[in-house]
Amino acid sequence: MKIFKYPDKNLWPEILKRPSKDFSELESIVQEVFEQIKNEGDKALLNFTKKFDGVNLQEIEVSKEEIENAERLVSEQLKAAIQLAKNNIRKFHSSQAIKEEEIETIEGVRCWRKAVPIDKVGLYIPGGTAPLFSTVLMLGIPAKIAGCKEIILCTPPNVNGEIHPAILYTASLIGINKIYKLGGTQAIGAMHLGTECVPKVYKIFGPGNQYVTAAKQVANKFGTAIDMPAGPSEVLIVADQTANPAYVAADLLSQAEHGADSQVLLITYHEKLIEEVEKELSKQLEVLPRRDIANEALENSRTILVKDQEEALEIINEYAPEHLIVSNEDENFFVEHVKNAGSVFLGNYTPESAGDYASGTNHTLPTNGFAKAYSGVSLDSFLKKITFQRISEQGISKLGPAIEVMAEAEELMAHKNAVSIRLKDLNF
Ligand code: HSO
Ligand code: ZN
Repeated sequence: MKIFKYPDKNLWPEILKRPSKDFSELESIVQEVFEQIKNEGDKALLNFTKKFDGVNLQEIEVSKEEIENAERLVSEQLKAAIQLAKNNIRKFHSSQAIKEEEIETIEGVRCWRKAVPIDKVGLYIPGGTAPLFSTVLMLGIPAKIAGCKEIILCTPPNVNGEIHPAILYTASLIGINKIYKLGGTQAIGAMHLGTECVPKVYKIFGPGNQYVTAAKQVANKFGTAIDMPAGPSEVLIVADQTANPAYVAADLLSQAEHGADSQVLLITYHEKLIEEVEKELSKQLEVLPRRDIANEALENSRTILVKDQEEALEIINEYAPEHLIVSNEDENFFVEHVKNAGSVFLGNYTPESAGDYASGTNHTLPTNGFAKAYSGVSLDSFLKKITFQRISEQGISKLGPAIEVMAEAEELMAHKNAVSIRLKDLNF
């Protein structure tokens, strides 16, 4: 990790830069894939899967037998862990269903809002080196609680045309049975456009590599909603003398092992901690199976020594980390003042891994500084809110004159008339 000691504020933007990528050159590749899917449907999907995943599929949809088989391949120990995570995630996300009050804005004018599930949603689960079945829980559970009617899932097959059993098991456990062996651009294209076998959805969720991200952006441009713009994973740890250097290093590495483009940051005002964490990092790295990935990520990563917690807070709010870990004596200072972060982990016994898997919060969070304006995935991400209003005769007689004046001022006389015609009937 690069170390910066008391850097001048005007250097912050440079120090806090993310290893950013430009997706614009991928856009034309994505457009071409989408075009072929539009023209040839499933045939194009099979061709792309052969080309990009190196497998000749007979069927795109996962069969019942494959799902049943998966159940046998997952250990009882893992099943119990998934069940515990599922319960916690369900509990936390169910609590987000809040019924809003009906409001009488003025006498006779009643307004209310109703949450309605998005009918058709598509979940993307990356395959590759880490089969993220935990993401199935994070997306599938809120989709189910919301009441989405059609929930489909796409995930890439391996070279034998199979899907990781833990992904199939988890999907089936939460009641998702429409699973397609599709990865990357063709998966997003299929859910965005619809084919003979894959239904078109209204909103696409889930993380992925640069092709998935570019494809989601193109799908979004042409009318399919997406959860959020995605980027590489990040964690920022703010720590003082009360932090345990071994825990800090472990948390930094847990995020660094996601990908070579992940970024981890340590902010402290306790200079001694820097050396202690560095030592722990090299010690723990040695035994990590993904040490090459983590090592590369550490090259993009920074340790910043600041004067005090106020300065640390300023950096946090400027960087807007996806995950913020607070190992600081005065925890409340950050709880009260943090403005920009996806998810916050407090105290020495709250590793980010808890939120990644099992505590109950969602791990699909805004990266790349988007925490300044976006929230992570929650129950709300699977709902739309429709507003309703009912106005009585008395209500329109009170509200009408103001509407007439405003409509006239905007020179929209038909708007004015829609009120006047009623007021006349009511003798106003
Ligand atoms: N930390 C990731 C989520 C994840 N971690 C899934 C392990 N599995 C989100 O940034
Ligand atoms: Zn993680």
